[in-house]
Amino acid sequence: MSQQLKLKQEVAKAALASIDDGMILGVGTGSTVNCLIKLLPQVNLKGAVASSKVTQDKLEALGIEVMDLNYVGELDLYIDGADEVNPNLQLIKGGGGALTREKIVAAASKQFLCLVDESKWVTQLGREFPVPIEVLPQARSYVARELVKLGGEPVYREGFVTDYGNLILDTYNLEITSASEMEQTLNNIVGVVCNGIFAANQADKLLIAKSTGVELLQ
Ligand code: ABF
Repeated sequence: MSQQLKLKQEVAKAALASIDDGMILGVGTGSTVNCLIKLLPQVNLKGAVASSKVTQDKLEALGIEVMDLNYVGELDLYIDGADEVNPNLQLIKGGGGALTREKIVAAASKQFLCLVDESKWVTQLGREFPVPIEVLPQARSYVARELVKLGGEPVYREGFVTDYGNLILDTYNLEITSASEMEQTLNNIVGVVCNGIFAANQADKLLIAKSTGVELLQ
């Protein structure tokens, strides 16, 4: 087993303590959350709201009822991974392409618990990992030009369509000195559906797995 997978399993196990019996749990997308999903039969959930079709399929395969967010009201807890996290617990998400559904479920939850391994910790977002930006298909080229004006280097995620039928531009080289400001700037580009900077919907709590153990930050 790789060291990174071991860390993902350790942080997933630590997250179980945050889940109460009878909860309707918001469940994210990605390899770390997949480690958590495998453990969910150990808790007595009332149901779950999935952040992607992939997660929905995994939950249903375990016999966990997947509910429509429109009919469950505010969730107590959303658990998800991230591609990068900074000391303010602001995130880059969307490497798996589910950023819009993830941001919706995070926004509809009282608390967002993020699970990462130590490789995701950065001092400034966006220097290594590109910002995934979901765009309407007919606006792809226009949005790409606007991103270049911001200093970005957009790369079309070939062959990928989101759960909403949109496209993704993975955008490198954005100078994210203020995650909140950049998130809003990107949101204001006509044709952008959502972007992978989670500043308005940053994590409330972070479990980070290190070689020395799992730490809780908040
Ligand atoms: C998900 O977590 C996505 O937003 C992101 O791409 C993914 C990365 O985490 P992992 O390393 O667990 O796959 O929520």
